[in-house]
Order: sequence, then C-alpha cells, then structure tokens
Amino acid sequence: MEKQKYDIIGDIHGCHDKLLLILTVLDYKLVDGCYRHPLGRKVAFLGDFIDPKGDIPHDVPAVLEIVKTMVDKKEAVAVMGNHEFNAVAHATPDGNGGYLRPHLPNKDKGLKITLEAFKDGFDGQEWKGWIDWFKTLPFYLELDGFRLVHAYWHEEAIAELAGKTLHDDGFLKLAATKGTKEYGWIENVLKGYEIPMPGEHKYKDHTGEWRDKFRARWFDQAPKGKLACDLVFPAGNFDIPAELVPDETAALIPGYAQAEPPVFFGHYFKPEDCPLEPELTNLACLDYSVAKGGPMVAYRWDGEAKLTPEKYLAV
Ligand SMILES: [Mn+2]
Repeated sequence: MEKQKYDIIGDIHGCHDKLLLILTVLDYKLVDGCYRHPLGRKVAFLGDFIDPKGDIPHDVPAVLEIVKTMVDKKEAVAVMGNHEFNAVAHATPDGNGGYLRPHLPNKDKGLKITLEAFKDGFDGQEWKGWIDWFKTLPFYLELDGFRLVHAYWHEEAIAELAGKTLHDDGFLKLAATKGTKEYGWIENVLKGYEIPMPGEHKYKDHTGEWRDKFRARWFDQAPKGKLACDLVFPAGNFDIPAELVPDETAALIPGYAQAEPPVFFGHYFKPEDCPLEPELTNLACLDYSVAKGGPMVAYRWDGEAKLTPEKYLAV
C-alpha cells in the first residue's frame, strides 16, 4: 500500500506569519476552519509551538489554534517540544506550595511572552486548556516509513517512554525532577544529547551561563578520534575547542544506523544560513532558528527511505 505523504515542519515558536506562509506555499487551503491539502498530504509538526523571542513577529494563540485544529481533524500529527514540556511543569503545583518548574523572575522569558497573549495569563482558563492539550502530545512518533522526535531519537529513552503520558501525575512529577531516570529520558528526547568538554574547557552559553558540556552530533557513527569542535551540533555555534575528544566520551555517542527509517527532528537552532540538506541520508534537523528570525523549514516526504535536499522548503 502506498504510504501516507507528509510535510514535516520544524520549530515554530509562535511565528504565525511564517507558519501561514509555509502552509500556503505547500498548497494547504483553509477549509471549514482547518488547513487541508487537496491531494491528501498531512503535516507533521516537530514541537516548540510556543515561547517566541520578543523582537520577532509572533502570535502564539493563533499558532496553537492552527496546529491543534489540524491534529484534531487528523490533517496533522505533532510531537512535544521541550518548551511545551516546560510549560506543563511550570503550570503544575509541586505539592509544597511551589511548581514543578519554579517561577523565577529572570527565567523563562519566552514563556512570559507566551502567557501575555492569553486572557488572564497564567491563571486563566485559556492557558489551562492549552496545558491540558500539551499533555496529550506524544514524546515521539513512529509512523509508516519515518520517525519524529523533537531533539534526539534515543532508542532506550524512547522504549521507556512508550505509553507514558504527562496526564499521569506521578510520571509528570518524576519527569520534572532532576536526578530521576524519567527526567533523563525526557532530557534526551526533548533536549538532545550533551557530552563533556575535553579537559577543563568551559564555554558561555546564550544565557551567559558557563557550561562544561556541549550538544553533540548524537547521530554520528563511531566518532572516535574526532575533535570536540567537529562533534558539536550545530557546527560553529559555540566556542568549542579543537581538542581531541577522549575515546570513552566518544563511545557515549550511539550513532544513528543507516538501516533505520528516516528520522526528523528540530530543536537545535541551526544557523539560518546552514545548507538545506539532511545531516545523513536518513536524518534531518529542520530547525533553522526561526525563533531568531531564520527561516521556517519543511521537508516534503513522499515515502522515500533516502532523504534529499530537493525536498526542502524554506520561507
Ligand atoms: Mn526545542
């Protein structure tokens, strides 16, 4: 049987104008309040719908309405991003007078911008309704011929997360508590893979915090004998030294085997001038920093096992 065709769309972060544009260019039409494709194609969303940066045009409620309506009407599928997970933890009381994600004045700036757009903000019924919806989003999807995950297809975490949902309060609490195995699974799948810097090196991240780990190319096969600057993903984004990564660190990188179905993910803020091409023939990161003014990117998947640059679309 012929496979269902999908247009896979990377991170959105409230960028309503680019979402409308990419749907239009992909030939989706608004019919009965829902975007639908005349040839029966569907959209696959990779998460991070909310939390815009303040200086980029945004309309979070409109983005959420479009995505949820398409998912409800079975015109789209969607996985959870780390920003949706964070919003759920931020909205859930911890039982000790606080929240699973503490409300700190200088943290979660994007979420503050998100909340301003809803009637009565954090305390309103509208936001509570969206939190309920975020909880329904799967942590990953394995469809006929391809896979979707926000950041990292980690076999073990994915096997553990099968059947789990944030509607289970016990699981949600564990998943939001540092040091639990549930927290580790969620970190991997929604935030990607970090390996220690070689030696005593540290670098300053975008929040100004000093870090001794960096986001690695989790998909490379047997990456021994490489320099740290060659293993950072995306390339050139951070101040990572040209120093050999010890074998035991490289051995932590599982790789993504060539025989596996194609996997699509977002999350990584690839620089906006990054070439529109897959990282591997069966692996593509579709986040080109739309949140910072980069393009929104889609991949037009027609059932192929081998991904090609011609199938990319950027607006
Ligand atoms: Mn993300």
